[in-house]
Amino acid sequence: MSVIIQSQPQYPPRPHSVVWPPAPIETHEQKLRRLAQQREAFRVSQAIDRELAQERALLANKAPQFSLLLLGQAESGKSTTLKAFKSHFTPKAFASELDHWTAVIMLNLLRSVHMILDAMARQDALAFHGSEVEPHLTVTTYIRQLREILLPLFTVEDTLHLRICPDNQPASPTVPSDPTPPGVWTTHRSVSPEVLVHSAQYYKMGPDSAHFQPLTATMKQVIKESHAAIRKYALHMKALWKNETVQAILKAQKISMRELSGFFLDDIDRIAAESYSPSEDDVLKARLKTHGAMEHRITIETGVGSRNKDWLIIDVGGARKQVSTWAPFFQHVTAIIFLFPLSTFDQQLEEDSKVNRMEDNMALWREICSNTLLTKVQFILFLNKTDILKAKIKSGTQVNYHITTYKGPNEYQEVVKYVRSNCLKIYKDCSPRGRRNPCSVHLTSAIDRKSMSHVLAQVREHIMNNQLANTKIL
Ligand SMILES: Nc1nc2c(ncn2[C@@H]2O[C@H](COP(=O)(O)OP(=O)(O)OP(=O)(O)O)[C@@H](O)[C@H]2O)c(=O)[nH]1
Ligand SMILES: [Mg+2]
Repeated sequence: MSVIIQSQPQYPPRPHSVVWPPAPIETHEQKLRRLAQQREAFRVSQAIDRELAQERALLANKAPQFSLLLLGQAESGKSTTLKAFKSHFTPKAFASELDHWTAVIMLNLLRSVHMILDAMARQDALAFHGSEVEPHLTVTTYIRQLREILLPLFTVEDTLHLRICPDNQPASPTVPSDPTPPGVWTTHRSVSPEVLVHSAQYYKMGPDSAHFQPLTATMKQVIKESHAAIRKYALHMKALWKNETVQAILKAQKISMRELSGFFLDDIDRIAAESYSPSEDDVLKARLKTHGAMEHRITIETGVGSRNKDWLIIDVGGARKQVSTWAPFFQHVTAIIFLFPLSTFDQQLEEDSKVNRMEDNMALWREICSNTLLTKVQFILFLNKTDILKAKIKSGTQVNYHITTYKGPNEYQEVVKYVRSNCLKIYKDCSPRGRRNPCSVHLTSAIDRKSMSHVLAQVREHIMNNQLANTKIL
């Protein structure tokens, strides 16, 4: 079983100094009162100290032997690695968590439909504003009809969005800069923002949480109604996705839906089926952005003796402005897994469109490598999203067009070699003095359970052996 604990334990405020200076002129009664107050404050302070010591001892007894911090850019695959970890080491707990992801998967699907409709609206606006649009890239009447039919799904999307993360507002209406011209349709608002999950918020719904709450009746009802809507519109969603003109327009706008997070458009039939409940693979693919830090206590279920079963895994949000929330964990972790997504070479940061995402990854890696708080921590590097890198290279995307320092051939193995050697060079050059642990590197596709099982078993062995070796040296 795994349990989530609060990031920062909250203790009652402590009295400050227990010694008050005497008032300048003090009567005998005042002096007695002051001394009595001092004794009482001292007693309270000691009681709190004892309580804290007991709590610390209790936590130390229960403290997991190993703690693992997952780091990396937004969408690098940290939460997916956590899920893969659970799927491999705590399969029973993970299996009972699957149904809680139904709403997220449905929301991911509806968001993709919304994105396609937005792309069609942009294309239509191009034509209206006088740009020359080739006939095979012109939005057809059939696509417009599909859009009219699918409109009610926006409401379903909003409802799911607000239910999964009540702090998130639904996408605000887009106010067109000029009145929408007759005959040109818009989706009336921009595509919905990503769904955020705040620390211990969504997971409170999961059975692995200390605050486990089964799905509420309201949530069950929302899921039921959303599923009914998805069933009702499944054929139309499929028709939109499979439409040749839609595909051509998406390609012209350089939108590759299959490479986006939370892609379920190829699974509409399966998701719309009456008996649908998410598979483990669906859950690994589901996208829910993390905000803040979440600590997961995991008790490994199978395949090992009674020792070394308790692990603490910390998953953090990877958006740039969240990087400052990582530091409090640095001093207490056994190892970090840094997720480096190989697929980002042709992407820009969401927060700053001038910055290439792969270069930002390198900068982040450099920062982490040179952090002196992490001198004794074991470093594990996952070069992740290998499947997307392969697909991009296969489709002809030129790596050296985006990463100008790369001079090798446009081949998967060569690109991996380049990134790997750069990362290891940074590790070597930037490590603080006194770092002895080498950095181990794994090529991963975090959504591929089979290959991840193999990698995670190796990682676990590696961490335990290293920890043992470090203890002996000490
Ligand atoms: N194809 C593919 N998709 C992946 C891989 N790793 C993760 N994903 C998907 O990428 C999306 C983002 O992954 P997350 O694990 O949510 O990323 P994160 O690092 O936790 O992101 P933040 O919470 O925003 O910091 C999810 O939809 C995953 O299913 C991979 O190796 N290959
Ligand atoms: Mg995450």
